[in-house]
Amino acid sequence: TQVKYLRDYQAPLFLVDQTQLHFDIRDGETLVTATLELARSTPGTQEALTLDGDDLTLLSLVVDGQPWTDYEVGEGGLVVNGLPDRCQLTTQVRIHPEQNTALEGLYACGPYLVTQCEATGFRRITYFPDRPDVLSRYRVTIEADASRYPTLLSNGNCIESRSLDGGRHEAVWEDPHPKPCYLFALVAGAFEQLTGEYTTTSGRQVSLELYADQGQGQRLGFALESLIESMRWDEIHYGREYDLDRYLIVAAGAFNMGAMENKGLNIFNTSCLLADPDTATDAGYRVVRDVIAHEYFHNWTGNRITCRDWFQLSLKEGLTVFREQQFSETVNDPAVARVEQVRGLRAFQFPEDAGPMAHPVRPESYVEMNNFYTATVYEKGSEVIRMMRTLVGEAGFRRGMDVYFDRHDGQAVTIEDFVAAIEAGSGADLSAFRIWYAQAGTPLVQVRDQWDASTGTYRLTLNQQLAATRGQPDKKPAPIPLSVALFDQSGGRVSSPAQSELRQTDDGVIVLDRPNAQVQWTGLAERPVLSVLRGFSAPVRLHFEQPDADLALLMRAEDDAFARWEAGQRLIHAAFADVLKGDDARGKARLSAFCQAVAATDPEAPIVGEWLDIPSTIEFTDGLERVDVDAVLVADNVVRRTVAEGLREQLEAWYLAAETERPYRFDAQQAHRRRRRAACLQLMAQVDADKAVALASDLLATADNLTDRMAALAAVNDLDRPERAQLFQAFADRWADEALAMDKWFQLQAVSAVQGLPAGIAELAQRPDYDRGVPNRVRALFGAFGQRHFAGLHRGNGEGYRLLADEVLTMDALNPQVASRLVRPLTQLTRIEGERARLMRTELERIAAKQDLSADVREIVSAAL
Ligand code: HT7
Ligand code: ZN
Repeated sequence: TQVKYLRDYQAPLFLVDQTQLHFDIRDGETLVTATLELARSTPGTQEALTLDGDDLTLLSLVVDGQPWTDYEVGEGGLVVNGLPDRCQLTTQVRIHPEQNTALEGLYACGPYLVTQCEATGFRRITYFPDRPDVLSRYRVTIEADASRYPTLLSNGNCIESRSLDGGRHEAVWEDPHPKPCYLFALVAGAFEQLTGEYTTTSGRQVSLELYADQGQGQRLGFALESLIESMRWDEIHYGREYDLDRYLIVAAGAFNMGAMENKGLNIFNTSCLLADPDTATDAGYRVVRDVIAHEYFHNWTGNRITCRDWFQLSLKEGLTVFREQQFSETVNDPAVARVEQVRGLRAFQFPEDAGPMAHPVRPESYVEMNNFYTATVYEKGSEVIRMMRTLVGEAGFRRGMDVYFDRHDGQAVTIEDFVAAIEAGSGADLSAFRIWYAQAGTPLVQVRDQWDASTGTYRLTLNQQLAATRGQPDKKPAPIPLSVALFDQSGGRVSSPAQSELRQTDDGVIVLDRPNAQVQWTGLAERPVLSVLRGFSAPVRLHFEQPDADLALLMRAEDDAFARWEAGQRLIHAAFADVLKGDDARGKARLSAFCQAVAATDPEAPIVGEWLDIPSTIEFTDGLERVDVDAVLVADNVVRRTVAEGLREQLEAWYLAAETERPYRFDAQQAHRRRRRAACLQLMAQVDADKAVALASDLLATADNLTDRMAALAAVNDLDRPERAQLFQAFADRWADEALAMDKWFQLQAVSAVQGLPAGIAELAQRPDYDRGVPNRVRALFGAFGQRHFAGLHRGNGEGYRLLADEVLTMDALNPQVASRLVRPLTQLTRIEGERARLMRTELERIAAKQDLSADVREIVSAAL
């Protein structure tokens, strides 16, 4: 296995001005002819041309019309010697999309052919310099059977299509924008289509075309609306317009990730594109809207301006997630949006940053690039940009973005170029800030406070620390923006200014840029209540011992909705920690403060649904240095039951009052109500199982949407009663033919205390509808089991680890990208106490011992061992 290092970057020796591709799609094989217009970047030099290639059979090689013999085909590529400074090189290769189970390159997805080229899938299609800094103009001809593949799509504009002999036809596509090969796409198949229109501010008429399986066309409407909303949003907020006459999106049932931003031809996982009330939950609708926006925003942040090399992935991904989050904050309730972002970060990125695969937002090395499409590169990358915006101010940030677009349009650039553009536009100095891109790990911010009644002085002592990570033993302090506010004892804002040696921005943000510092307020009439890390102003862990009453006051009085929610979380987490160390009484007192504050809130407020959704076991374990699984499970249970007891009186009333109007609509008000209903039912199952079962049965029978049906199943999911099996069976009988609805069903079963144990999971994997060719199904069962079923995975006898490892091994031979994501829960072994850690290691060693294990899985497993 070969490790690639950022420090080894070298500019390409050859550029490709033009690329012509000809696809001859046949039964069982495809012939790809590629003609590259090559130019040496330094004329007069002699180096050989190296083209990447993987799993290709070379049929011919021609240079300027003459057969060329001075070349070698080796592991991973084609080396061509003796080429002139400029020439036209043509290769023909044979590939077998129907046998491609890795779903990278050109592959069969049911009856269609589709491509996935990012990061390095293009080399499975043809010989090419498969790196993002080689930009080329593409002209693509696709030839195929006309009845089997009536629709032939690629990037850009269709400039010609015609019938050929023998029932075949062809289409010619030309993309006027130079692009890296990872943005190339091709689709061939028979689809149902939904079209729309969009006119840009400057008057370009854009045809919007969405394609899905036959019979699925009516599920494309929400995606089309979302696309139009996103296009308008980018014009209003960033002044960015679309730049082609057509925008195509195709739904693929077998897809390794969520979606792909190929220029002018996005390809989406069906789960991120199709939405109707029976197959998408409210959360699913939100995913569709967010992913549509994300892929659309890539047109400027990713496509027009792309990455110089894959170490710069966060240049496009962190920035595009940030833009997607801003969009989501304008179209959803902003408070709920921010709470969800932070929950996601804590559930996935924080553990990653604390585990063996911890890496900086800009990694310094990798073996398999696919392993670095991570929560760190995406979500922490977005947080880093958010902090930059906080530091330079909103207007400065926007000017910086304008500089970025002006300076770098049409280029492949680095994160350094991005930061320099923000500096140029805002006038700020971000030299110290850059460390956020280079250091792995989650900083810990400790706050201690002191009240001096005699002088009316409130003083904070702040401290930051960052633990060593692999390859980074010594860490430096980073500038951490801390948004703070003081409240008086009746909940009003205290307006006196903070005094500190630290820099402060205009909007009450203190920048902690050193290991230790002090902040104080003077002349106060009474002890204030501090709120810190408002809006989650930095991706850090916070340690601050605060009285229960203060947190309860913030739950009531904070006007920053995130901080308000967070005050409740801090009570619950502190209670969990108390119970974990045996102090149940203290924990219960905190939970009682929490319940009282929740009960005193208007149940129609969206935050109530968020509070009632008690942290998962995995969220509870975040930040624990050592995890004693059995103790964690006991404490988790105590917290859940205590909250349910404490709110017993409210639960049923709130459940009944949250009934939504019919028919189902995906809108904020209905969605909040359904969320509250689901949470109430879930808690009710803890303390009054009979009532919960009765309500759930009724809900399942009468609901007109998947969100409520899932709420019903989730409520009975952990109850070992015959009704549980009956309700799950009833759902499966009705929705057996709906893959997306059944994925949700598999997901719930995977986390069930009854069915989601190793024997039950193995039974589900035997079902005829468990299909390893469809990553959604594998993720629904084993992804959910590994990532979200803490008690199931960590069975004391190790059978959960064994089951997961078996599936990793099976999937590795078929689809290494999926396998290398499934294996990750096993790598958290260093935090797990006792015999379990040894059992986890045994499974990792068994995986590592597999002959021809993929580089994808090997990289992850080796980091853990
Ligand atoms: N840029 C894309 C990342 C990606 C991907 C997508 C689908 C299948 C395989 C993939 N490998 C990398 C998705 C995005 O961030 O928008
Ligand atoms: Zn992206």
